[in-house]
Amino acid sequence: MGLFDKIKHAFVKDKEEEQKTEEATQEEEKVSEPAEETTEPTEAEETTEETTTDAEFPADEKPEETEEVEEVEPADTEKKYEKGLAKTRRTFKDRMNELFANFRSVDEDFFEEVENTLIGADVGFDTSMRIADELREEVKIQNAKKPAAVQNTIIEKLVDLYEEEGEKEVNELNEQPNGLSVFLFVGVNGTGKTTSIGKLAHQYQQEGKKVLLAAADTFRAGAIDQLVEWGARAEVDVVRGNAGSDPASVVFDAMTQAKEEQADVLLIDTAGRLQNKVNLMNELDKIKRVIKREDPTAPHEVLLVVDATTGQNAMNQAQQFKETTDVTGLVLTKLDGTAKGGIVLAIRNELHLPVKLAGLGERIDDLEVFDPNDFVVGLFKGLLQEE
Ligand SMILES: Nc1nc2c(ncn2[C@@H]2O[C@H](COP(=O)(O)OP(=O)(O)OP(=O)(O)O)[C@@H](O)[C@H]2O)c(=O)[nH]1
Ligand SMILES: [Mg+2]
Repeated sequence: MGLFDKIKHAFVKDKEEEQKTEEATQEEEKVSEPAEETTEPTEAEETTEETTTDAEFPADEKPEETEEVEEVEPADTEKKYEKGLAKTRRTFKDRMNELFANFRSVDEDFFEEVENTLIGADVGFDTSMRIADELREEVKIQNAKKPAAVQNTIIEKLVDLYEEEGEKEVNELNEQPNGLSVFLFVGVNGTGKTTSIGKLAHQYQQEGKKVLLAAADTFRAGAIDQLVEWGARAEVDVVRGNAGSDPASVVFDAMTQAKEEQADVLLIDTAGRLQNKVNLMNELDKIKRVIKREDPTAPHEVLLVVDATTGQNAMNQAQQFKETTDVTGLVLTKLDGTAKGGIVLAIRNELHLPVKLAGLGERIDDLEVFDPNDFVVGLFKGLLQEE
């Protein structure tokens, strides 16, 4: 099933759920009358247990306990994404409503409005232009003039482009099944490097892996302490030097210790000053050389951490880092509560970098492996219109 079809499917399911909830409420109001199923059974029926109320489900017919347990994990993650995306969704919706509030006819002014709307929704400049161009063509061919049809076509184009650009994208972390995985975290100040390392360390530790952290941000004494604190929280060891010491020597020590202790994962924190861009890049190069000398296959990931709330700024940082160092993937932090989640589309379509991890809060378990399709389904399903 294509991504857009998935969204349509989710949209139809939501509509049915809405209808059922409405019916259930009506049934509750008319207590004496027996419950009556009015909706046609469809392929969406598999979700019945989510939507039916206790009134429709006599205690003895409730789904087995084990089935409910299986549901817990994905539902939690889904809920986090749902919540994290709420503002982005609202922004998209508001902008779409604005666009169609002034809708008179599908003319050149309207296409320009579409471009502006999409740029404003952070999906990226090139993407916005492309979508508007494709819409021009589509409208010509299909003669689609009704607002609902035009809106659905915009969403379809966005999703199709996103899907097409992601064909060869690998979103899983490059973990080494038999040996040490070395992940280097880079990014400007305050984006969430140290926090993301702490969260990921916790996840691996919980999986029973032997994890080691390296405090290679020696520029700030506070930075070392912060990583040490996260190490304590995640119950993993931290290799550190003194403030002001050579970050590459800390990394050397960490590589040595990781090998001695046969660690599974080494996560390296680095400094994020951008005012010394050249120094910073030199430092990263030196760190990488030290890693490679100890293990020619490493680092297995160079993860650029960007703050989703900064929108276009995050895009610019990613562009700069991509030009000077071989970034293998992104960690997109602070997706909780930002309205700028649309940059996920711009990141893929314009930077061609995979988002590998998503930060959805400040707590230790608020980091998720990024599922780009779930993200896009969650973002757009509420925007489709009944035609
Ligand atoms: N809401 C939210 N806050 C986050 C997330 N990730 C990080 N933060 C917060 O962002 C702030 C900066 O995070 P750090 O991990 O210190 O960032 P850093 O990149 O290590 O910063 P420097 O060490 O200064 O380079 C902290 O207050 C974190 O709690 C996230 O996913 N969601
Ligand atoms: Mg830090």
